[in-house]
Amino acid sequence: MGQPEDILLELNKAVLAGDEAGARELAGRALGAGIAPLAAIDGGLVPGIGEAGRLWDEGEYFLPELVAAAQAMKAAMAVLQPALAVDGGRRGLGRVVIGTVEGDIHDIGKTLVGTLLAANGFEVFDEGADVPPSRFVARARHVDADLLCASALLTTTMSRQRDLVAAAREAGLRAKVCVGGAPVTQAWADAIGADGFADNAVAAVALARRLVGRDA
Ligand code: B12
Repeated sequence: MGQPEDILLELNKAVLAGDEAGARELAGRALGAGIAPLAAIDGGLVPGIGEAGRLWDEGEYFLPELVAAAQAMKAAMAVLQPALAVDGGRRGLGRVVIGTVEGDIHDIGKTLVGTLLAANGFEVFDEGADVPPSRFVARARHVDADLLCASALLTTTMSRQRDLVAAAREAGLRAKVCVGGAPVTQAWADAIGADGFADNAVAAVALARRLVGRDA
């Protein structure tokens, strides 16, 4: 095994199997084989965690298997993320406060978006997961943020994005509010008055650049 496509397939399988050590080792091997970190994430890790979610949905996986898959994905991400950031350099595009909304502990996608934003010249303040609107607002005010980015993975926590938009407006923040996460759509973003939506991390960077007036 050494072909890029084999490594991606093995990465996919390691995440699905919840094999943390294997996923970490394969992530290193992917970089060694010259696979771009984003290609390893999109081509190996994301399909693996997506399949784990599907199996959970169908009752074939239970929570422990899903947790193990998420841990394997995070272990591999920890190897890949520093390589993503290598291209960074510039830091002048704007300040971004990012977090997962209150009541929601999913942080893999949010972290990926934050990492790519940082790698592309934004200064990123990652508040973690389960972040109440008041904390987003306080942090944005403190750092004079250009953008507030809120992730939600549960249909039950999406409404906190609406609360965040309202809280940001009420506080008179100049920061624009972006929303994302698996159940979030452009229609939802429009309905809650958010300034932007993107359905993946690469698109999130393009969105952020547009919102700060720095289109490529
Ligand atoms: C991994 C996972 C977990 C892990 C999370 C680990 C972690 N630290 O994040 C664990 C096992 C802990 C977990 C727990 C739960 N989970 Co879960 N989980 C998932 C799973 C399989 C993958 C999520 C993921 O990481 N995807 C990979 C990342 C890269 O993708 P992403 O998050 O979508 O992010 C991308 C884009 O959306 C976008 N993006 C994301 N955020 C943002 C923000 C902005 C501003 C922008 C612009 C873009 C953007 O860019 C990202 C990168 O490309 C999903 C299924 C799925 N297919 O989504 C279920 C899923 C989200 N979980 C689900 C559920 C129900 C739960 C639990 C309630 C289960 C339970 N009974 O306890 C708990 C939640 C507890 C809580 N209060 O939060 C359901 C939600 C159903 C619903 N409609 O609400 C899903 C959809 C599974 C399913 N098919 O039913 N989960």
